[in-house]
Amino acid sequence: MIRFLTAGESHGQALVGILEGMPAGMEIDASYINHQLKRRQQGYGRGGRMKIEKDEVKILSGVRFGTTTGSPIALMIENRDWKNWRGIMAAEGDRPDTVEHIGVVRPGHADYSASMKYRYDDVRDSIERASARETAMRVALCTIVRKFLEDMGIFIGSHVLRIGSAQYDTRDEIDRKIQEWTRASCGAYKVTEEADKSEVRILSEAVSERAINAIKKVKKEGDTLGGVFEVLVTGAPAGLGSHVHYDRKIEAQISQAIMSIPAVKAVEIGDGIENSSKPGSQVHDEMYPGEDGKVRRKTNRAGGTEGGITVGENLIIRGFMKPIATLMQPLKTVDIKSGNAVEARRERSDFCAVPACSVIGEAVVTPGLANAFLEKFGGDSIEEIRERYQTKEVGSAGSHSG
Ligand code: EPS
Repeated sequence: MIRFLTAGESHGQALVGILEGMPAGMEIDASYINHQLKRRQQGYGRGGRMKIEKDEVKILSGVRFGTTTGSPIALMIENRDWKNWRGIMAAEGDRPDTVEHIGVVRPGHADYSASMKYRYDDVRDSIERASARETAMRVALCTIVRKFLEDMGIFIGSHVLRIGSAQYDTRDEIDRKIQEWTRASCGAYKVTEEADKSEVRILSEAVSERAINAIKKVKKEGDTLGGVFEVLVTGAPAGLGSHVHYDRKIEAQISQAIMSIPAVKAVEIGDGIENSSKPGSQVHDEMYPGEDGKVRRKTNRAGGTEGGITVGENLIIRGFMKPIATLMQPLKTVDIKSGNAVEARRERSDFCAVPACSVIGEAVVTPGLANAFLEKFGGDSIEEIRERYQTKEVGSAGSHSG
C-alpha cells in the first residue's frame, strides 16, 4: 500500500519526502512532477515568497532510467530562500543572541496552539512547520501517485468555485460545461486545463475578474480571502473503497486528505451540504437499466460514491478554505512571552491561496484513491496490475445485469 512522509521547514534547507509502495515499472521523471509544482505556485494573490522560489524536485532514489523500481522513492526540493535564513534556521550550533524569541501569535495560525502544546519558547518553531510550504513536497510525492492513476485511466482535475463572495450567479451554465467535458474518462484534465487559463482557476472570465478585484481590494486593506475549490475525478471504476469498515470508506479517505491541507475547514462530497436540507426524493440518484446491461443514473448528487464505495460516476469533492491567517492589518492578540495585549505579527504571506489550494487538492486525494485501487486490483508491477485490472474490472460493481 502507498504511504508517505514529508519533512522540512518553510525556511529550512530543503523539503524532503519518501513515498513507499509504488509499483515497479512506471515511467516518471522530474519534469512531470515539476509541472505540478509550478501549477501549485501560481494564482493571483500569492505573496513575495513565490517570486523567490522556483520549486523543482530532485529524485534521489526509487527511480532508475525514468522507471520506478518498486523501492521507496525519495524526493528533495531545495528552498531557495534558505540562503537568507541560514542564521535563523541553522540545524546545528549555538543559538546566536541576535535571533529573536518570537512570542506574538497570529489568531488563526498554529502559532499559539503549537507553541502551547510543544512548549516552544520561540513561536518560529511552529511557524516553520505549520507553513503551507509543506504542501510543495506533498504535491511532489502525490504527483507520482497521480501518474499511476493516470496510467490506469483515472484522471484528476480541479477548478475554483468561489473566492470570498465572488462566485457564479447561477451554476447551471458552468455545470453543463463541466458535465460535457467530464463525459470522457479524461475529462477532469480538460477541466483543469481550462481552469489553468485563469489566474484564479475560475472557469468564467467575468467571475475571474470579480474574484481578482476582490483580492485586489483585500490586499489594499491588508486583509485576506478564502474560498471554495472543486476537485473532480473521472475514469474511476466502480468498487473503490468499502462499506464494511469506517476507515475503508472512500469518502473518509478523501475528506481526511482534503482537510489536511492547511486552512481547509470543511469538505463536501457531491451536493452533500445542499442535500442535507432536501427531502430524500430530491437527493438520491435514481437508477435505470442501461442498454449495455449496466445500471445507469441521470444525476450524480452523491458525488460518485454510495456506502463508502465508488459507483463508477465522476467523483465530486469540494474543499472550503478559510482566509490566510497572516494579515497586514493585524488582529489583536497576546504576546505569550510577556502576556501583554499586542497586535499580531506581520509575516510575509499570501493574500489569497485558493487557486493553489485547488491544485493541492488534486494531489492529496491520490493516495486514498490509489490505495483503494491497489487493494482491489493490486500487484507489484504496473504490468501485473494492468492485467488484473483488465480482467477484473468487467466483473466489478456497476455491471449488474439483473
Ligand atoms: C508557501 C510558502 C510560505 C507562504 C505560504 C505558502 O512562504 P513564507 O513562509 O516564506 O511566507 O507564502 O504559507 C502561508 C500562507 C502560511 O500561512 O504558512 C508555499 O510555498 O506555498
